[in-house]
Amino acid sequence: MNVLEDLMYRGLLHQVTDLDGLTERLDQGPITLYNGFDPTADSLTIGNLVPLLMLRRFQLAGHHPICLVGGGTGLIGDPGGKERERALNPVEVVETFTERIRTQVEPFLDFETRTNPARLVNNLDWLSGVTAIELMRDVGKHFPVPYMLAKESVASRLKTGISYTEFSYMVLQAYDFLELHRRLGCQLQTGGSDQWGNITAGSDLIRRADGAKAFGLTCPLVTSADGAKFGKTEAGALWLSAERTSPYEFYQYWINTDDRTVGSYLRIFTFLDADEIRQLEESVAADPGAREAQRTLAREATAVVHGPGAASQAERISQALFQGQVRDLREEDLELAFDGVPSHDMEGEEQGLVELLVDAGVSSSRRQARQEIGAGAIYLNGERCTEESRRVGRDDRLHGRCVVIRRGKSRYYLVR
Ligand code: 545
Repeated sequence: MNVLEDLMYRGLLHQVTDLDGLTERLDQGPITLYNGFDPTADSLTIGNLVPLLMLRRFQLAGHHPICLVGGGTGLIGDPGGKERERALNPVEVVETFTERIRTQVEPFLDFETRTNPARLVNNLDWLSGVTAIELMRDVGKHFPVPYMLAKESVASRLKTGISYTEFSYMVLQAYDFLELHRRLGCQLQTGGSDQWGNITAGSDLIRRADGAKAFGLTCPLVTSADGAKFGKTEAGALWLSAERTSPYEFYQYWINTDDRTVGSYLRIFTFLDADEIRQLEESVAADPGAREAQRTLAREATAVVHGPGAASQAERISQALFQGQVRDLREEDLELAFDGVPSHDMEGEEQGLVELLVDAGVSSSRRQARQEIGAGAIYLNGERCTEESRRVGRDDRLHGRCVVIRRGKSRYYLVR
């Protein structure tokens, strides 16, 4: 399978400027391609992971990827997908975000390989040197206003309002493509489907200004089968940074994937091949309860973003919590497993269970605590506790640190 066939198989091709032309070009040998990321936050989310992995897929197929961080365009703001004008971020904030995004994307690509090393560029390096006269005289002449008005990102904002700043954004992104074409022979730009207008503005500019051919390719925005917004949890977006979304939370997100979507996510977010994915899809049909496909997806996706070590730690924790075997958790897994779980500092060295359940906020009253103990709904370190008179003390702490209380199936509380 060549890279385009692979992308097609994975459902990653949304639009291509000239599919036959690109296929022919790729048959001739490695191409240089780029994908841009604007520093609008200090971390990427899983939505941005799709095009980032796309760069890696091209690199693995022998092509030359360029990852562009928009230190310049991040100062302007892409109107695409936004219903109204964005507030401009202060210059220092954009600088900080640029550095963060830069270090975040680096591990996804190989900068060492001799044959086709990746490159990381910042468009501020050339955009900051262009004068207003040059931009309006040399670049602007290639942009008919009706052409700009017809772009979805602009057309959709004509009623709600758009400033000249955001209106001109496409000119900068198009200029980037021209610049990378001239400097590094870049012939292909990729992005999510929301980037189609900006990408074609670039390939059109390359044709008009230099009479040269360049291609554009977009991938679809990922959706989920159960109607939930893809990549969103109760806590908000799913970030790639471990500080914002822990590897365990990240893993948990994928483990909960619907049976109907798990096959497509395996294609989009892992590097498993068609045979492996087909086997996993068969396992969903044959034995859905085993959730083998979901577990593989969670492990692979977590490993891609956080590394194999973090992925197996997340897997271990998830396994222990699922089976209620919290005693099996290693000391280093404890904190992570119960990150965000309500925690309570015990008064004194020892306490009666009923009292402790109330103090720790597990039960709302002593009466309710007794009732729950009687019903067998209370677990101490994974073991059901039906003894009202039970006392909880030092010896109950796992690794000498904390007692894990569970109420019902999955409500956890921590007592330190
Ligand atoms: C800038 C200059 C270029 C080429 C591209 C750009 C960026 C582009 C854009 N892209 C989006 C983005 O989101 C913020 C990242 C979080 C910090 O705005 N104009 O930068 C997203 N992109 C990835 C995908 C996207 C897109 O980074 O293309 O479609 C999301 O999946 O929205 O010369």
